Order: sequence, then C-alpha cells, then structure tokens
Amino acid sequence: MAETRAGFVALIGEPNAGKSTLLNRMVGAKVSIVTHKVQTTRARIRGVAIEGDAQIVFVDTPGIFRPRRRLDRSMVAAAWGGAADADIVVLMVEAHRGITEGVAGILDGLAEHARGRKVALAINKIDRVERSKLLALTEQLNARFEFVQTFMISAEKGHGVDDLRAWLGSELPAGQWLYPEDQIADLPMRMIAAEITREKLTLRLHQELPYQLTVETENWEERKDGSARIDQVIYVARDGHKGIVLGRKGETTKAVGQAARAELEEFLGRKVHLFLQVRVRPNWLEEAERYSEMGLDFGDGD
Ligand SMILES: Nc1nc2c(ncn2[C@@H]2O[C@H](COP(=O)(O)OP(=O)(O)OP(=O)(O)O)[C@@H](O)[C@H]2O)c(=O)[nH]1
Ligand SMILES: [Mg+2]
Repeated sequence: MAETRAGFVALIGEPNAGKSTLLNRMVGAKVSIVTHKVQTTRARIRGVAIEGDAQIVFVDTPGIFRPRRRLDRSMVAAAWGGAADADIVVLMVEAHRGITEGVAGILDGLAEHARGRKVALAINKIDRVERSKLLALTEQLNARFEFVQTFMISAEKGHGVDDLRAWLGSELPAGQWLYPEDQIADLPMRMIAAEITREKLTLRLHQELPYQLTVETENWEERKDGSARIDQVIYVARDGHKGIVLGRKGETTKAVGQAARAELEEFLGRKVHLFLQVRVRPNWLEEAERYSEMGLDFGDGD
C-alpha cells in the first residue's frame, strides 16, 4: 500500500482575499460562509480534501487587518494562530489589488508567525486582471518574501486550483489521515447553522451592522417526522439595530430566515423549521461566552 500523507494547510490573507471561497472549492461543499464584504469569517474553519494518498485539512482563517475592537483582535489572533499551527501556509493576495498596505503588513507578520513553515503564494482572482500584470506582481511579492512556490488561481472560477491542491498533497508530511475519509468538516452543526444565518444577514444589512451582530443556535430539536426545529438568536448591541435587523413588519428577519432555512435544508437534506429571535445585548462584544460560541479565544482580544 502506498504511504499516506496528511496535514494542515492554513489559508491566510487580507479580508476578502477569497480564502473561504477557496476552502469551499477545495472541499467541494460550502463549509465556510462567503460574502462580498470584508471580515466575513470570524474563526478558524476546517475543511477536508483528499488528494491521492494525501488528506489535506484546509484551515480557513479570518482576514488579517489592523484590529480596533476586541473582536477584531481575537479574529486576527485566530488567523495567525492558524498559520503557526499549520504544516503549510498559503498566503492569498488579490491580483487586482496587488501589494496593499494590508498585504505588506502580512508579509512582515509572516516572518514571525510562520517560522519553520512552508509558505506558498496564491495570487487569487486572476479572472479580474490581464495576464501580463501577473508576472510583475509575482516578482514583486517574491522579492519581499521567500515563498516556496507561487500559484495563480481563481478560487471562484476554479483556474489553477487543481495544480495548487496537487502540490499541497505532495508537500504534506507522511502520516495517518486525521479524519475519517468521508468527513469534510468538523464544525458542529449548530455552528454551521448559525453561520448560514449570519451570511444571509451580512448580505442584506448595510454598512457597519453586520459587524455589530452575532448569531447563536440556542436550541436544536430533532422531530419524529425527520425534520429539525432550530432556534437561533441574533444578538445586537443597540435597540436601533434591532429595528433594522427586524425590518418593517419583520420583513428583513423573515427574508433572512427563509434564505437561511432553504440553505440549511439543502445542507442537511431534510426539512428545517427555523425560528429567529433578535435580542439586544449592549455588551455582547465584551462577553466571553459570545466568543466561545464563535470559536474564538476571548483572551486573545486583551
Ligand atoms: N472575481 C473573483 N472573485 C472572487 C474570487 N474568489 C473569491 N471571490 C469573491 O471575493 C469575495 C470575498 O470572498 P471570500 O471567500 O468571502 O473572502 P475571504 O478571504 O474569506 O474574506 P474574509 O472572510 O472576510 O476574510 C466574494 O464576493 C467572492 O465571491 C475569484 O477568484 N475571482
Ligand atoms: Mg472568509
């Protein structure tokens, strides 16, 4: 029998770089939520892919940016922690944005946080730029950091993704697989369900509001008819926010609930009854329990 290989590959980069899109494509299922807005992912999310004899555990991470709030600091710490724990780190950079201030900051951080790790570069969203621009960007980035390999990909369209996965599979250390071969994620279902609702909220709400709320699954009940009843709470910090999240006559929450339920039913392959409640909790951003529910370390925000 051929020798198996296994290990962790952390996807890091600025918010919106396309990390979650890439994780989902690698896994072949939607494990991590995606929006066009920055700071969508809040915690580390694992997704498992098989490449020949290798089991690749991809670790999606929150975008790395200059943090202001406790939540931001916990998110950025989770991202760097993901890099530090991985066998291979893949830095994702947006082709059309190039070396932004944020990317420059991450390049500096890599020296400290990814010491001893193999770091590869994935220039993403190549569908958005002229091919001729890519060579120059590749050279500039490689002049600033010693990447072991550079890939040009479109996580959304799929270009270059097979090459990246094949390379990652061949670079992982020999070892036993870490998950059963049919497992694609290890996030608890109640958390996946909360994330799906947060995605729908983020897509509908404007400006700062998506950053001022969190969603938790409070209750999950299996019913005799095979369906599931799921009760979730949307925590907001202010009364005014509650009104906006509910919308006129509860329209917004209703639309969010419908979209989330449809996706949950597809994910679970059965009927779901989803109940959303909006709760004002002025201090939720400073409550340790909210962080553990999100899969974050509260203390990282100190
Ligand atoms: N054109 C294009 N858009 C992409 C590509 N990959 C991702 N996107 C889009 O970029 C946006 C951000 O994608 P995400 O996967 O949520 O990015 P992320 O790095 O996980 O972002 P955070 O979770 O906020 O850190 C979404 O609108 C994606 O559809 C790509 O290859 N090409
Ligand atoms: Mg993400």
